[in-house]
Amino acid sequence: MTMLPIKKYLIYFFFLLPFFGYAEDGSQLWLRYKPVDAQTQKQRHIRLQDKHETALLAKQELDSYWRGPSIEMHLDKKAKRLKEGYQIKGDTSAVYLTAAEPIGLLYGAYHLLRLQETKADMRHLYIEEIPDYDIRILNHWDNLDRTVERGYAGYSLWRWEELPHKLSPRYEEYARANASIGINATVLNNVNASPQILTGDYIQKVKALADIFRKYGIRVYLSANFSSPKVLDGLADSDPLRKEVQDWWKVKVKEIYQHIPDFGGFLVKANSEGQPGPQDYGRTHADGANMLADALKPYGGLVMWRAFVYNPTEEDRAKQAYQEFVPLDGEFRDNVIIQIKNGPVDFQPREPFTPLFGAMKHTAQMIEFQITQEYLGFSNHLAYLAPLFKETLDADTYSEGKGSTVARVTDGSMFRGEKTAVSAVANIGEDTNWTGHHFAQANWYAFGRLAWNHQLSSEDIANEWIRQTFTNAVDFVTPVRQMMMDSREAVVDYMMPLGLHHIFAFDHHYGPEPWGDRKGGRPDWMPWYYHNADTIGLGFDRTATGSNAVSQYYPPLDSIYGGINSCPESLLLWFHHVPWTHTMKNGRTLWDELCIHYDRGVQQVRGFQKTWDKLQAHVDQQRFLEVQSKLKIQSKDAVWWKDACLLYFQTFSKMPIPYDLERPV
Ligand code: GCW
Repeated sequence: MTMLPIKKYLIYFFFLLPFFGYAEDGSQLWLRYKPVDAQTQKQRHIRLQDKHETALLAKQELDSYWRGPSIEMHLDKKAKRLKEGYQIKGDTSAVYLTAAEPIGLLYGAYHLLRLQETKADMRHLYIEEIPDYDIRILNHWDNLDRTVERGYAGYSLWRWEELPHKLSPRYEEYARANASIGINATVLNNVNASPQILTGDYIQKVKALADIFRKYGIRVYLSANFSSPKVLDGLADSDPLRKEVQDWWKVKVKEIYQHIPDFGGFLVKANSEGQPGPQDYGRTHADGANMLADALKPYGGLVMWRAFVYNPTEEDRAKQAYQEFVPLDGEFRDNVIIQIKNGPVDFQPREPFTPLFGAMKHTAQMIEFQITQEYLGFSNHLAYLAPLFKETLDADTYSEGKGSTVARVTDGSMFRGEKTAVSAVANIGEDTNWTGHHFAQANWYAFGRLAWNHQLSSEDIANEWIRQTFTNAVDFVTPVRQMMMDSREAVVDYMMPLGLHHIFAFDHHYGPEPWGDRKGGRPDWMPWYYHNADTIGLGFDRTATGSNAVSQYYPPLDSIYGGINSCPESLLLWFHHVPWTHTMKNGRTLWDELCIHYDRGVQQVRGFQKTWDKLQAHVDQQRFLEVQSKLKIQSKDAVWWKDACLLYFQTFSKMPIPYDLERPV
């Protein structure tokens, strides 16, 4: 039979496509399953009795993409211990997927597809997965005008002006991506919250999103502005102990639940960086949180109350959250969770864990990570954050003796609250590739995977992500995984090694400004406040001779951090003001060591460029070039950081840059 010419050309076209470097924009994230053909669909069966929309979705995903043996899906309400998890048993002839909840079937379906896409050995499957945290939640810092605070991937995904009537297809894609990694909740709006979000009009818009997300097991939460009663309805004030204010919240919460029956609750930033809160009326954080908790309680809603509080006082900023919150331990309702940033200052490239973790033994606590790279080069720098997240999760607080890791303090294994949760500030925006940098997708992915199972290793998560997002070719996977694993430490090295922190240019937090003005503005927003460079040395004295922040850590950490020789060198300048000539563990002076770290960071990024350049054959043209250009920016920025910081600090140290390092230009 002769082929029609047009068909022939089509075949050539598809055959040659990879060599032309076809458009590949990153919009598919790690979800690149190829539809199975009709033949395969006939040969194997995906069986399911249940008719729940989420269970049907699980079946549909497997029907469309599963290439393995037939699957029997089973909902077993008695298997409660699985929570939202699942059990998979199987071999080459059949697979059995069991869950207690419909969402467990969906998570199980994505697990199977992940195994398939990463070419895992599936000859004998016996898997049981139960999530470590009940609530795995993204925080969007999205404003209602669609700008995103600290967002570097374009405008907000939420097209408020079109909602609820027009629904972007990306809402569902977003929900699917989250479900595929186990994320089950989202806060739609910025913690610097506009009261508007609680108006009737916006509740309709929020409902439209909640209706799409529900099928994917995702509950919607909102950031609430504490002054809402006053601003929206003209109440005299928003004092949490006044009945009229309490009633206002009860009515508002009822209205929300009428439209969104599975509404999750409120996230609140109160009395922090100018936001209103209970202290405006002489009340405590507990008074404020409890008022909201009481309004939400009848519907099963939660309050996530942030501990990110500090004021420009004489007190060390790093100590203030602990000082404000520890005295309130035990005073919060059981549907309040205190949301604590991983570090005591603010999402720096490296910080010790916040000492509040484990210090409030009668109050539920959750971690807030930051996926968006406010302090790690925006979406210009490649920085794989799983190692940063793990560093906090694995840190031992010693709150109940050895082994009291931040993960265990928050996941319910040590202290039991009504619900356990873990959160992170999203890096998602309207950009075609969702996150600005192709590799920033890995940070969204890694957060979801760790929220599900905090024992996973950063390497394994990177491995999964690379194989699903790019290719299974080992020649690609191995060097890219290494680059990812090295990337966060490289950022620390070229920006703020050895425990330096917050020496960013004022407010935008992209480039260096260690010389930041000492007199004008809030002292606690000035880099000098943090690095304290002088002719003697560098660093923040947080020992007993300084702010004594070390005393907020349980023994033996207080003395480990407090001793200049016992403190881990990666945190040395966080806890100590160290003489330039101090001898480091390897025998070098502090000054030389500082120079070497800055230089090493630069060299590492150059190494990433070389690694990436060699991988062109494995990557589509578009993503290859886009990552290549971002690495160019990162490489220049690394030199900028190194030169700026070393030349500035040298005006104090008056010591030469070691001769074998690259000179500032
Ligand atoms: O670090 C600061 C950010 C602010 C942010 C604040 C917070 C949402 O620079 O942009 O405001 O943290 O976490 O509340």
